[in-house]
This record gives sequence, structure tokens and C-alpha cells, in this order.
Amino acid sequence: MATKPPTGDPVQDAPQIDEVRHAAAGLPAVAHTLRVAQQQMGVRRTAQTLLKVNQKDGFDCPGCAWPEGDKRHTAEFCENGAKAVAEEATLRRVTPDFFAAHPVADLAARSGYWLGQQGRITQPVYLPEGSDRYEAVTWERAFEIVAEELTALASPDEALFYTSGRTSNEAAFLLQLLAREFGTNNLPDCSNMCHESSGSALTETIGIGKGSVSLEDLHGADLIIVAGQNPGTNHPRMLSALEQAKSAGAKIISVNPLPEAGLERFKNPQTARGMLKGAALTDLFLQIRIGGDQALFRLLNKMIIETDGAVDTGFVTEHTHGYEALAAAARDADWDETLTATGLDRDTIEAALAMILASERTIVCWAMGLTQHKHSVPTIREVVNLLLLRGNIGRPGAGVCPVRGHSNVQGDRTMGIFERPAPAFLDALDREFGITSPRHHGYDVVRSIQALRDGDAKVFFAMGGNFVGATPDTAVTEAAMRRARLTVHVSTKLNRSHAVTGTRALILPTLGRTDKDVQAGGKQFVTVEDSMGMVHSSRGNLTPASPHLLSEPAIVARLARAVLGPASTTPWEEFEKDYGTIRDRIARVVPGFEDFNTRVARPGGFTLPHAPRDERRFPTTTGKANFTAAPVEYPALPEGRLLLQTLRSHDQYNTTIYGLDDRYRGIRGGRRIVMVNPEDAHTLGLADGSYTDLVSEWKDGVERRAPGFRVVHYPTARGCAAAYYPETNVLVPLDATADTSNTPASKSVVVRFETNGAPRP
Ligand SMILES: Nc1nc2c(c(=O)[nH]1)N[C@H]1C(S)=C(S)[C@@H](COP(=O)(O)OP(=O)(O)OC[C@H]3O[C@@H](n4cnc5c(=O)[nH]c(N)nc54)[C@H](O)[C@@H]3O)O[C@H]1N2
Ligand SMILES: Nc1nc2c(c(=O)[nH]1)N[C@H]1C(S)=C(S)[C@@H](COP(=O)(O)OP(=O)(O)OC[C@H]3O[C@@H](n4cnc5c(=O)[nH]c(N)nc54)[C@H](O)[C@@H]3O)O[C@H]1N2
Ligand SMILES: [Mo]
Repeated sequence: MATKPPTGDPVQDAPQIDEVRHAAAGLPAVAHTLRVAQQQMGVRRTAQTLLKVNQKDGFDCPGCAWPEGDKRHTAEFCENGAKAVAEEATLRRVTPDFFAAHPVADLAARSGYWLGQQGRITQPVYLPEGSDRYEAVTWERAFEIVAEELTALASPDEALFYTSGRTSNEAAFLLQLLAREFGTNNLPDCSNMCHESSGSALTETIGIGKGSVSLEDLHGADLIIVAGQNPGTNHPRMLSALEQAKSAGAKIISVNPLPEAGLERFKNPQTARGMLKGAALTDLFLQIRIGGDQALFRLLNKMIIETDGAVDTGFVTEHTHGYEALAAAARDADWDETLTATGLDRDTIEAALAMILASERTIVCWAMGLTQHKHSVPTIREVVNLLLLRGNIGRPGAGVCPVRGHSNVQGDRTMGIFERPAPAFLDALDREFGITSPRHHGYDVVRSIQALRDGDAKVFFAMGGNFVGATPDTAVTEAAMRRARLTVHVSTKLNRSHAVTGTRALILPTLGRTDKDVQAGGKQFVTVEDSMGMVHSSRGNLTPASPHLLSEPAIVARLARAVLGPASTTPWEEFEKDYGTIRDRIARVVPGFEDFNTRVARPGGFTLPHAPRDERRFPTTTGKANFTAAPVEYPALPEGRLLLQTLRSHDQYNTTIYGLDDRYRGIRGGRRIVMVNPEDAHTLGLADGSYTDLVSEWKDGVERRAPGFRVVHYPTARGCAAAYYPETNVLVPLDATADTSNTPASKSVVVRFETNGAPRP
């Protein structure tokens, strides 16, 4: 059993390049899973945890938000889900001795990989003003410190309450209640950097910012378009759903600048046949240029409109608004511009059209490849246009499927973690708790950073996540964070955000999904909502990493008492004792949660209502589903530059780095690599194996540089490059964001290459 963290810190990694893989999962995935799990957890704990992932009496996998479905295999785990579990259930520990030995400056010099590998944090620690290291602190004192700083603020709007998407419904509901009782809507969350563009586009067009399909819909679709998503790595269990859809006759189109292994062929580790041969998934691959999707979908829509009988006129007349405007805009779409924007050829687009016209039931799935561009919101609206034209919303086997990231990111939003809450939500909250919530909007992630930078925000509180690691423009963000009076992180493990602090700082260690949660009222469970609006319970079964940990709901409840004092009539103590009492309140505040405790007790939980899906009712401003007709945009690329997307390797969970390999892409032992099309590389004089700096170009003229990347010749679309996040966040300008959603445009950064001398070993 090897549970010691690595001693060295391979900041300067040495990438090795193998062959690109053409299939995902299979035996190597299983072997790799068990090796990683046993290194972190040992053999016994590995068996204890991996058997409980996503079982009806077990815990919700902290890996991703893909739903579980009804027929669960004993091992309903995937390689990357298992890695997420192992990372949390590790036997490695970070104790106060560790902080005594490692001053903050030392932590700041370490890589994110090294920090994460140190293990679970066991006690609350405090960095006093002027001190160079964290020291142990009691929970009481920790809450007092936060209360001191919060009550000293000139306005509640000088406080920021960030949430990452692993937080349970119960903890999220309490956190937004605390913020609003305190007096602010400053509730930025990871969603602002993730699917905010999907939420914006869907709310405007169909009236609800969530996907409209279930697993059964996927299984019954004729055509599934997967655009801007790498499920083989980021949602591996989705591959089983795609496989099942294919065996029932579905076709799959993938739209991506990269040929992703998981979408090419899937070797299902749950079946013997799958392990041997695997199933080919993609029928048609559109190797699109970064940012070309809106142009592609607009042209497809034009051709649908121009094909006799292709538009579902019954649906369009009865349920939609704005068809004429779209039809007029679509008339202008032209082939030449579309071919330039997409880099595709005419035959391929016509082949896609034929498949779309042959399909009665179409689903479009997407993730970060569509959401993180300047024109992401109009791009996703154009996807909605495509579905509306053929009546593909609100009937079986059809619909929109934004595939969420963090396992409860959708639930956190449902619970009110949102800087721009609906007035109806605040009214219900106020009625239930006898409070007066602020009505003016709060800061999202990017505006929070600007507020810290400009001195308008002074206390930063994070319920999970790694704010400085995950956000753009690292240098700007870190300087902004250092201006805070107090930074507080409720965390399971160490990360960069603990090393870049305000004048004072606290780390509050918490239970994770896999940990047993016992309160004064007995053993507790929490609830989560998956990407398809299913709500179900999650119960950990492991002995917590230390007796000093508090659960997230307990931390918020105690903090609320310290901050709000006796003036608050909210029963925070009751909430901490028995989470069922939190759910009773949620049931009265959030629509769709009526009878919450009873319904969530049923095996598998329940599904939230979704008007477009359930009754073809569209709660938009027009009362109908809205077609939209924004002008087509695509990124302009100056001579000698490439468009860089910042994406995930197979060995990471956002800023948590599991290892230094990206197996399907054939990259080993290093993360500072940049994938470039061989022809572009030739034009730019970038030899495979040479080293280069990436320099981003933005209208503010500021130089943003990420030094020392190894060039990898890789079959990405022409004009495009790819490198891993978060190493490249330094290149993403803070104000390069998507229109409307304000999501950082981390998938379209214009870069030039500055090669610096001889290749390194
Ligand atoms: N193992 C693991 N699982 C995860 C995560 C993780 O880090 N590790 N993260 C979780 C989170 S929070 C999220 S949001 C999801 C992220 O899931 P993904 O969105 O799959 O993650 P990315 O690695 O950002 O991949 C983006 C994909 O979009 C493609 N792409 C980039 N630009 C464009 C474009 O302009 N057009 C098109 N059509 N495609 C484009 C890229 O080539 C890539 O395949 O995964 C979740 N699950
Ligand atoms: N350049 C670039 N930037 C990006 C992206 C990109 O594609 N490119 N993707 C964006 C996306 S989609 C997202 S979602 C964000 C992610 O942003 P975040 O959600 O802020 O980042 P994570 O890396 O997921 O956070 C990891 C940390 O969460 C803590 N943690 C883990 N489990 C728990 C738990 O159960 N409770 C608590 N309290 N803490 C826990 C651990 O301390 C761990 O270090 O990053 C965004 N940033
Ligand atoms: Mo995400």
C-alpha cells in the first residue's frame, strides 16, 4: 500500500509523446483505476468506496453530473469517477505540523499537483495578519474572525460568497440564505465560468436554463449531435448511453476541433464484448475550427428552411415565436463564409444535413467547447433554432442536453446560488424566513475579481473550489485576492487558493461526499441534482479524515450564528442537527420540491418539473419558444497566430491534478504541452518537440505569457491550438468574456509563439 505523497515537485515536467488512441475505456482504464485508487486509499478502502459509488444507498460520485439511470451495475464506476473518489478518500493527511513546516511562501512556490497530493486537511487553520504561516485555530475562534471582518464592512456588498459545484443542496440553500440575511446577492459560482452561457441562451429561448432530455430520451434518439464536449474523459458514463443509443439504431455526429478518442470508439468495461471489440460511436466527424459552430448551425438552419417539408410547421405555428426573423437572417447565410468560419468542406456539411433531415428525434449535447467563447450565447441559441425548426423539444427522444460539469452545479443554482436571483425566488425566501433579501444584483465571478482588484470587495468566502486556480488572468486575479482583508476557504484538500491570501486567511476543512456525516440528530444524508434534473440522496460511508472536520451545512449554520447573532430568527441550530429540517424549508421555497423529504426517500429520488419537456409549455417573455437571429460571428485570426483553447487532460479534475498523463491523446509525464496542427506548425516553424512560450494578444496590449511549452504535432483543426487549463489561465484576459453570460472566453485565446532557443530534454 503506497499512500505517501510524492516528495519532489515536478513543476518543470518532461512530456513524452506516444500514439494517439482511437478508443476509450477498456482494460487499460480498469487497471489504471485500481492502481491510482490503491496508491491513495490502500486496498481495503478502495473496495469499500468503489462499490458504493452511485448505488442507491451510497454516495453520489463527486466526478461529474451525468445521471445514474435505473439499472445500476455493481460497479457503476468509470475510471475518472474512481480517480475523483480516490482523491477524496485518500489516506494522506495535512495536519497543523505540515503548516508549521511549510510557510505560505513555500506553498505558493509549489505546483497545484503537489499541493493536492498532500492529502486531506484535518484541522481548521488560521493565518494571522503579518504571519508567514498558518497555525491551528479552534472552530469557535475561526467563526469569530469571519464575523469580525464581515460586521466591520461598510456594506454587505463588500463580501463575496463563492460556491463550487460539489456543494450539496442543503449546504447551498443555507449559504445563499446566510448571504441574503446578511444583505448581499454576491453569490458568484463556478457556473459563471462553465454553463452560464447555456443558462442564458436556454432561459431566453425555451424559458428554463436546464436541459430537456432524460437518459431514456438519449436511448431513443435517431440522431445525437455531440458538440464541444469530450465525454470519454469528462463524462465517461455518457459513453454507455451513446453506445445504447447506437445499438438501438441512433446515429452520432461529433463536432470538435479534436478527434477525441472516447467519441471514436468505446470499449465498455461492463460487458465482455465491449472489452474486446468496443463499439464505434461517431458516424460523422465535423472537425470544426474553434468558434465556428454558430456559422455551421446557421447554415444548417438555412438549408432546413429551404428544404420542402423539413420544417415542423405545426410545432412552429403553435409553440414558437420569431420564425420570420430567423428565416430572413438565415437567407443571408452563405457557403463561402461558413466554410471559412468552420474550416469544413461542403460535402461534410451536406452529409450532416442529410442525417438531420433523416432524423425524427434529434438531441444536441454540448459542454465547454460551446460555452466559453465571446459568442457562446448566440451559438447555443442557434443550436436551439435547429431543434425548434423540426419540433425537437418536448417529445421523446429529442431535446437540448447541456452536459453539466460539477456533480451538483445544477442543484446549487436551483437552491438559489445566483447573483441575479429571480424576484419570485426572493419573495418566497422572504416569506418563509421573515427576512428582506436585497433585490439588486450581485457580482458574478469576473465582477468579483474586478471588485477585489478595485477595493470594492474585502472579504472572500469560498464554499469549496479553487477560485484563484480556476479563474482567468492569473496574475490579475492573484493580485486582486491579495488585496482582500480576509480570505476563507471551506475545503477538503489544499490548492493554490490557500497560498494566495488576503491580509488574514482561514482554511476550514470539511467532510466530502464519501465521508459519514453524523450530527446531534443522528446520521445525515444530503441531496444533489444531476444534469437531467433528477434529485436524489447521497450518503458517505467512510470514517472522516479527522474528528475535527465539520460538514458543510454545519459550517454555514455555525457561521451564520456567529455573523447574524440573536437578531436572526432562522433556526440554524436545528438545521445543523437534522438536515431534514432544511429540506422542509426548501420544499416551501423552491418550486418542484414539494414533499421533498418523502420523495427523496424513494430509491432513485425524483425528477424536477421542466415545462418545455413535460408539456411543451415555454415560460419565456413571449409565452412561446423563441427563435433568435443574432448576426453570425466567428473569431478573427491575425496572420501568424493560432486560436488556443484551454482544456482538460485525462488526468485532472479541473484544478485538481491526478497525474501527468493524458492517455487517450498519447501524452505522458507532463502538462506543459501545446497541441498544434502539423501544417500550421510547419508554417510557423514549430518543430515537434521544440519548446515555445505562448503569448496571448488582447486589445488592452498587456503581455500575458505562459513560458516553456513543448510543441506536440497533433491532428487538431487548422488554425487551432490546445493546451491544458489551469496552466494557461494566465493567458485568458479578465475582460475577454462571453456577451450576456460574462463567462471567460477560455476556449478562444489568440496566441503567438515565441520559441526560445534549443529544445529542452
Ligand atoms: N475527469 C474529469 N471530469 C470532469 C472534469 C474534469 O476536469 N475531469 N470537469 C468537469 C467540469 S466542471 C466540466 S464543465 C466538464 C467539462 O467537460 P468538457 O467540456 O468535455 O471539457 P473540456 O476539456 O474543456 O473539453 C472541451 C471540448 O470542446 C472542444 N472544443 C473546444 N473549442 C471548441 C469549439 O469552438 N467548437 C467545438 N465544437 N468544440 C470545441 C474541445 O476540443 C474538447 O473536446 O467536465 C466535468 N467532468
Ligand atoms: N482556462 C480555463 N479555465 C477554466 C475552465 C476551462 O475550461 N479553461 N473551466 C471552468 C469550469 S467549467 C469550472 S466548473 C471551474 C472550476 O472551478 P472550481 O470549482 O473553483 O475548481 P475545482 O478545481 O473544481 O476545485 C477543487 C477544490 O475543491 C475542493 N473540494 C473538493 N471537494 C470538496 C467538497 O466536497 N467540499 C468542499 N468544500 N470543497 C471541496 C478541494 O479543496 C479542491 O482543491 O473552472 C473554470 N476555469
Ligand atoms: Mo465546469
